[in-house]
Amino acid sequence: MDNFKRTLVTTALPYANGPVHIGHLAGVYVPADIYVRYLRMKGEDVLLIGGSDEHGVPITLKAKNEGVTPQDIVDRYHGIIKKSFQEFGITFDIYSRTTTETHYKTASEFFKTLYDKGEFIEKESDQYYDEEAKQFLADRYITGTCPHCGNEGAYGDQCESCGTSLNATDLINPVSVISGSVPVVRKTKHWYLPLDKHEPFLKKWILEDHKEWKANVYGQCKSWIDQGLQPRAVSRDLDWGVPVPVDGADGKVLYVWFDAPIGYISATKELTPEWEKYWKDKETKLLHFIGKDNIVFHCIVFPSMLKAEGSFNLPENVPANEFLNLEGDKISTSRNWAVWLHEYLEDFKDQQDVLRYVLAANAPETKDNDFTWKDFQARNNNELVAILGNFVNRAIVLTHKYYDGKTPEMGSVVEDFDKQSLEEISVIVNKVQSSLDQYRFREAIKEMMNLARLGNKYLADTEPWKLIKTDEERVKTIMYVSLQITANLSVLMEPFLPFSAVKLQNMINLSDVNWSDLGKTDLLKAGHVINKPELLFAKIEDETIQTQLDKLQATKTANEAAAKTAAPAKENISFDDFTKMDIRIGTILEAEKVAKTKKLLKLLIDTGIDKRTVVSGIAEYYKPEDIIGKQVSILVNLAPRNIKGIESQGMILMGEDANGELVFVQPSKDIKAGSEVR
Ligand code: B3M
Ligand code: ZN
Repeated sequence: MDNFKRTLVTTALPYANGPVHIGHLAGVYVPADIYVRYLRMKGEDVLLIGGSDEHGVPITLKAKNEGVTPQDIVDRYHGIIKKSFQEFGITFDIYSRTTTETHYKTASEFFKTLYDKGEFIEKESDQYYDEEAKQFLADRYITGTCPHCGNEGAYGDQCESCGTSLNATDLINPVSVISGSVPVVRKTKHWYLPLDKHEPFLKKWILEDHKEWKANVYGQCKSWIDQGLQPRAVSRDLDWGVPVPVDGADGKVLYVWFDAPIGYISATKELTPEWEKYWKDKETKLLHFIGKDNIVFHCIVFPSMLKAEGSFNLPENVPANEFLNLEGDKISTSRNWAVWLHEYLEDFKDQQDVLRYVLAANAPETKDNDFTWKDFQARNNNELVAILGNFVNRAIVLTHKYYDGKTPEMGSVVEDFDKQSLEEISVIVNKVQSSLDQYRFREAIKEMMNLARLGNKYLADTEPWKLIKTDEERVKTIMYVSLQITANLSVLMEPFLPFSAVKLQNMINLSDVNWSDLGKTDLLKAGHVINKPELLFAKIEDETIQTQLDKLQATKTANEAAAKTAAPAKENISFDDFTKMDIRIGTILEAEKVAKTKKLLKLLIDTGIDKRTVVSGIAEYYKPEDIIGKQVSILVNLAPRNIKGIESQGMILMGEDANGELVFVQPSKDIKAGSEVR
């Protein structure tokens, strides 16, 4: 074991620009809560820190779209998120937010400390500026054409069509999202954290000293470090965030990923005047629970910040999870492809533990995993109901039937099987404990369930309902053993299924139990009164699951319909602009496929003015032999372009629907080649 005296557990701060869903719960909050509940039951000193991440460009964009302030947005979602976590029994010692005064002060001072120590480099860079809106444009505030794939809706930081990450200045035809105007390039100053300077330290600290980290975490860190680290800007030109606390930094705020992890510190400060003990005392173990997309910030950037500051602990472990998908598709807030926690709570009243169970049993610990409603139903019906619920219920019902609800004493007939079953309790408890100590929550919950399996099988094998007529002494033993398993189970399940654990403890009249009681085979003494049984878990019917599947199907249909609606209208142009285009009716004389391409046809067109070659991307929609002699519209004064080594002189006009299907724009009856279109 290690030498730590206390543990500080942080959980990723979700962005307050939408509610939280099952992916959040599975990846971060359920594992963290299980772990923290376990430590608390062991009597350890532990804090669970959480909060909402309320800065960043997506929040400002959402506010702009809705015509409200960023503060309105974060107020709305912080409330929803906090309530969801509370209702799922995530036992935060504090759930704060990054817009508190304490946070502004803490983040600001942290920056100032590094600044004064000379830990930043100042650099001027080219940045787009919107002259109409009079502000610098964050990458997400610029759209344009992707230089790699030609997608016209690429963002300044990334093209979502081909996945390439971009610099805003790479975009062709950039446009400001704010005013629609063409941005200009201006110089702007920012502060950078020189990660390259911390590289030797990170190499040793992670790659040599923390080989025990999860393979997915260690691997990502290694690949970042191997690629060579670059200085990272820690400020932005934006009016939403913590202002950069130095002279000459008007209109600049701390980059959201600089202030957000400091939010863990601010929240701890808000919680307790002893916060420094949790952050700086070497006997405190710091753990970050996060999802895989946050690994670099928690393993490389934040530790570099902490190291540069000098007085803080570094994380001892970062048990990051991979992603949870939903019915085979990536969970997506913008596509509404998610099971939202607040909606689950409406549809499955008082069934928080079912979701906690399914998400922990199926947690994306080592690879991405899929949540399906069928699996949810199966795990509830075949595991929680048929094994755990069934065992506990039988043990309690039989105790009432045979012994008037009082724990019997061990009978005078005791078989080896009875003894072995009692001994097995400790074995299972040790396995759960060892899995939890290694952040293996799937394994831990499976082992916990094995205790219920043990009990269930024990009753099925010993069949006390048959023996009661012939061997009363053995039945006493069987019921005594069953009740001890039940009592242990009620304690062991507490970190995982806290609501049901309390219910079960009430049923068997057990209170003030903790981790050190586990393994005891006399938790319920002879004569101990057992209350009436209640249902712990209820069967989930096919209709209930179908309702959820229908809901998802409706989302899918809506998304497809939305994708098929017309593209938004373009800006008005003058009549003069229009008349600049010389569009004619032409006739296709020849057509052939362009070699080694899928989409292109080479056409010879009679334009009425001349005969010319045009390359057109229509091969997927028209066969060359079918279009000879057809009349089409052609833009004849488009500057010639070289396409695949062929000079294309003009452009055939096509109608294109939202799915990209192309059709010719043709006259409704034949008309002379060279006729003008206007
Ligand atoms: N808000 C990203 C996320 O929600 C970010 C985490 C901050 S943790 C300090 O995935
Ligand atoms: Zn692209």
